[in-house]
Amino acid sequence: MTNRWASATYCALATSKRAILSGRHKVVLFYPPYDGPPLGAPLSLLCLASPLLQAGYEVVLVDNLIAPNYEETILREAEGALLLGISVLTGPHIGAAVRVSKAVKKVRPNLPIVFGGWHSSLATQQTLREPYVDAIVRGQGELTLLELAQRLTNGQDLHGVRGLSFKDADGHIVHGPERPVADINTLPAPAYNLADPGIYARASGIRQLAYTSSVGCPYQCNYCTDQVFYKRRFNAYRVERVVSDLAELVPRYNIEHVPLFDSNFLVDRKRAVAIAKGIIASGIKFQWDFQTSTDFLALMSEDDVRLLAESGVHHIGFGTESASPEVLALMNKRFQHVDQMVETARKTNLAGIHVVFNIILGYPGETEAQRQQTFRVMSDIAKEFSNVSFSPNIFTPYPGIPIWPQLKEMGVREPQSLQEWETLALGTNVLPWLRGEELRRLRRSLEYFLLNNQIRKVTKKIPWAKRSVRRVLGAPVRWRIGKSRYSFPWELWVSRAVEKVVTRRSLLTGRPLAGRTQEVC
Ligand code: B12
Ligand code: SF4
Repeated sequence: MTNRWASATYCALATSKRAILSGRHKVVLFYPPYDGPPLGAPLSLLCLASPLLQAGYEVVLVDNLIAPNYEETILREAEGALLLGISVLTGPHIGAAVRVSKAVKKVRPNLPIVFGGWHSSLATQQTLREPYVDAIVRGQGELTLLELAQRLTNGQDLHGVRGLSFKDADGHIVHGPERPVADINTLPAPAYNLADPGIYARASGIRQLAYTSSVGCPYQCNYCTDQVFYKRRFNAYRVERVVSDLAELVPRYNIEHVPLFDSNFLVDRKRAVAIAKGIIASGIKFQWDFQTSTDFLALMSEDDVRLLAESGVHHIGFGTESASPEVLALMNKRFQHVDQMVETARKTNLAGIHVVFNIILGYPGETEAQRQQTFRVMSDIAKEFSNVSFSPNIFTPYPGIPIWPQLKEMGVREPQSLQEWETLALGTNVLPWLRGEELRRLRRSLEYFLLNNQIRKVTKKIPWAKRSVRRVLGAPVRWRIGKSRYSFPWELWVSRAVEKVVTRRSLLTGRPLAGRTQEVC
């Protein structure tokens, strides 16, 4: 089998002096299309671009959101580039990443193609087996990509680059040593100047700027890979840095909304409150939101939660996942309890913050009774606190999650190629314990659960509809949830005929998910 990376490496080695003389310093970075809400310019690429720009490289960002003809653009920009870097999450990203890589390899076989991001970091060996992938940057990418670019520019050997996996001259896969997670305070600020928020606003309808104030979460949930990437260390910018960044960036780009991409923002509650106070003191007005766990928010005082709201927090996403203590234990989420979910709903409701509770259905070991318990408890919470919405998902096993060994024992087949992971995240059912009638019942009970909450929300806003709609639709729906009876679902037919009332929401922003994403759970 021919090895293109090997030849590309040799090519880069052999021509490095010429490359420098002819100014071959361009790095092309591509963010493929995904299913989900637009969240401004891809922060991963802005972070990667910064050290490269500081070192004198030219960086070209190609983001599908604002460049629908991305393949054409990449083929054009590949001319004279040093490397093409592609960011890959499990799911739809993969399809476009593969298509573009193959097209580029056809016309520029010597251009190194480097994958990075969560999917390729967690399934490195399998991804690198593909002939069109030459190297993978594992984990945090800023320093590794810079070192790779510099070595290519200087025609140096790639052995020993920390965090890099690549194919050597003989086509063997080589994994460089691990690169310790860098303190994010030591990394340069993302290159926001590379992405015009105005252009993104035209594509998404809102002037947004994604920001990460911390990485890493101390917990070890069995279905989550944060621990693999960030080693359970909460690694955060100092308060002053967050406040001064936002106070500078928001007015500069006229930003309306800042989604924080932190894994678990409230790990350090004192810091979070100080950030909120700093934003208020700065006088800068914008909306911001974040994800966290209920155990942290439940511990905050009502006044501190109000401070968050006053500083612009209008939405918070929570990985509540289940209301069954047994299922939470299976997930290694013993740190979270139902009373904290209730307390979180209460305090955020008082403060006027909208919250989305994520729910995982069909987790290995979950019984139908435990699932119904989750629906009942969550419905009760939503009944009392109207600021609560839900984002339910059928459990999807992503690469590298700690529970994989047990899943294999339970008969789950791990995808055997990069392409096979493309459809997995779309909820394609792969769970042997959730097939046929069981899966149909789950989907139906989920629809009823969402419908019940939707009826409550809609009728709250329209007083005249309150009594009649609740009596005709609401009472039978609640009865079904209480009794777990889902045959002859006439209420669903009625609701579908009237309008799309069954709404799932984005955990990140709280906004309803797009139609296609709605179908997937
Ligand atoms: C924002 C986000 C999204 C956004 C991303 C879009 C956008 N405009 O940014 C959207 C909504 C698309 C999304 C979707 C999904 N997401 Co998401 N998401 C995140 C989140 C919260 C932040 C990611 C981020 O931007 N971080 C900040 C940047 C700076 O970090 P980064 O992206 O990791 O990039 C660094 C490295 O990964 C690396 N790197 C990244 N790309 C590249 C490329 C190259 C060439 C190189 C060299 C390096 C490199 O270097 C970067 C700088 O250090 C993370 C959780 C987290 N805390 O990171 C989850 C996370 C990445 N998502 C996750 C999941 C499960 C999903 C979904 C599968 C969920 C679903 N059920 O649909 C989908 C998959 C995509 C789809 N359905 O199309 C998982 C990981 C999944 C996986 N195996 O890929 C995470 C880790 C959450 C978790 N803890 O489980 N997500
Ligand atoms: S609390 Fe959230 S980020 Fe932390 S390990 Fe659990 S799922 Fe992952």
